[in-house]
Amino acid sequence: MSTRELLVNRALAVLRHNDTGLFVKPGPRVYPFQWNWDSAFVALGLARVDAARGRQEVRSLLRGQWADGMVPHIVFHPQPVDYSPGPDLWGSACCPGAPDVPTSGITQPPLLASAVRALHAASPDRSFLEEVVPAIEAWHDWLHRERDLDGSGLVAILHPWESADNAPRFDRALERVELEEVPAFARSDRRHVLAAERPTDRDYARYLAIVGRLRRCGYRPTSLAEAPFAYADLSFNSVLAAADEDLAWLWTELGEDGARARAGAVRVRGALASRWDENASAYKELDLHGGEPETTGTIGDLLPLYAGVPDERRTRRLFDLALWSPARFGPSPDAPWPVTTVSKASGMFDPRRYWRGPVWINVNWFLLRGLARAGLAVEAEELRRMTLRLVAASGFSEYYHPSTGEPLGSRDFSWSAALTLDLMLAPP
Ligand code: 9WN
Repeated sequence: MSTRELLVNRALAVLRHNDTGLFVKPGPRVYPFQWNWDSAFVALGLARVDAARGRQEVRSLLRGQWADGMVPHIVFHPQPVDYSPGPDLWGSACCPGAPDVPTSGITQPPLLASAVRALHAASPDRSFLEEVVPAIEAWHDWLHRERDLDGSGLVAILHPWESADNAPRFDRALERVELEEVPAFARSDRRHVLAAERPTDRDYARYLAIVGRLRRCGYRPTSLAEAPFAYADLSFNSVLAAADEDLAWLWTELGEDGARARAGAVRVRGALASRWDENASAYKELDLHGGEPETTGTIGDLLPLYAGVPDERRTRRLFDLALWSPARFGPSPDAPWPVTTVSKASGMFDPRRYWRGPVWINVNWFLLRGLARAGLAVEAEELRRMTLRLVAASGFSEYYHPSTGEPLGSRDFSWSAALTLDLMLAPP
C-alpha cells in the first residue's frame, strides 16, 4: 500500500471509530457530543469518500436547530457519557423555541452551507438540498438579524466558544466579565488532556459566567450592548461570508436566485475589507465593549483571506509579511511547522495552549483555500504539503506544537482526519 493510501485509510479509520451511528464525535473522549462546525468539517471530508454518510451528519446537526433559525454549537444527543459542563449548564428545555433534544444556547462559525456545497458538488442530490437549504438559510438570516453589528455587515459573537475559545484576542473582553454568578463547575476535559494544553480555570469561570448571564434572557439579549461579551470576530465573519456565497450557489442549484444570501456575502466581505491595516498587513478585530478596531496578533487577523477579501496586492503582502513571516505566523528555524495560531512576536504566544499558539489543521485548511482562491497556487500547495507531512508524522491530533510537531489536545480528532481526506482527494 502506498503512503498516500495508508494516510487515507488512517483518516477513514478515525472517522469510523468516532462515528456514533447518528453523528461523528469530534474526539473519542474529550468531545462526546455533536459540535456544529466539527460536523461541517466532517461532512466536507466525507464528501470525498461517502457523501451519503456526510448528508446524515448534516441532518443530525439540524435536529438541534431552534425555531428562530439558530443552529447551536453543541447538540447533546443522548450518550452514555459523563461530560461537564454539559446539558444542565444550558437548560435549553426552558427556552422558547428550543428543540426537543438538549442543546447549547449559542452558535458556532456557520460552515455548514460550504459543507453542503461540497457534498452536492461531489454527489448531487436535489431532494437533500430541498430538505436542508431552507434550514441553513434560516440560520444565516438569524445571524444577520440577531447578531447584526449596527448594520455594518458584520455579525457579533456573544461567547468565545462561538469561535476560538481562549485566543488572546478575547482576553481583555473576558477580563470585564463579572464573576459573581459563576456556578460551581467540574471540567471533564481535565481527565483526558493536560491542563497546560487547555484553557485555564480562570478562563472557564468567565465562560460560565457569560453562559449564566445569557441563560437568564433565553440566550437572546435584546441588544448586543446587554450581552456581557460581544466581539466582531473576523474568523466567524469570514466563514459566514464564504458560506453565504455557497448558500447562494445552492439556491441556484435549486433553480432559485439566492439573492438574499449573495447580498449577505457582499455586505460581510465589504465590511471585512474595510478592516485592512496596511502597516500590520492584516485585518482589525473589534471588541464591541472595548474601543477601536485593532489587529490582535492572532491568526483571526488573517482569516479574511479565506473569504476572498484581499485583492492580489494585499494577499501578497499578507502572505509575505504576516502569514509566512518567520517572526510572525510562518515557519522558522525554531518553529518549522506552520501556521501558528498566535504570532511568535506576541507576548501571548504559547506553543502548547490550545488557541494561543499551536498549529490547527482547520486553520491551515482555511488559509490554503484562501491562498488558492487568490491565485497564490504555489504558496497554497506548500502549505498543503506541510500540513499533510504534519498529520503523516504526528497523527490526527486536535492541535500540534509548532516547534516539534508533537500532537496536543485530543488524539484521533475527527476534523483533522476529515480535512486530510479533503486535502488529499480534492486539493484546491
Ligand atoms: C467548547 C469540539 C470543540 C470545537 C471548538 C474548540 C473546542 C469546546 C471545548 O472543541 O471547544 O465548545 O471544550 O473547548 O474550541 O472549536 O468545536 O471539537
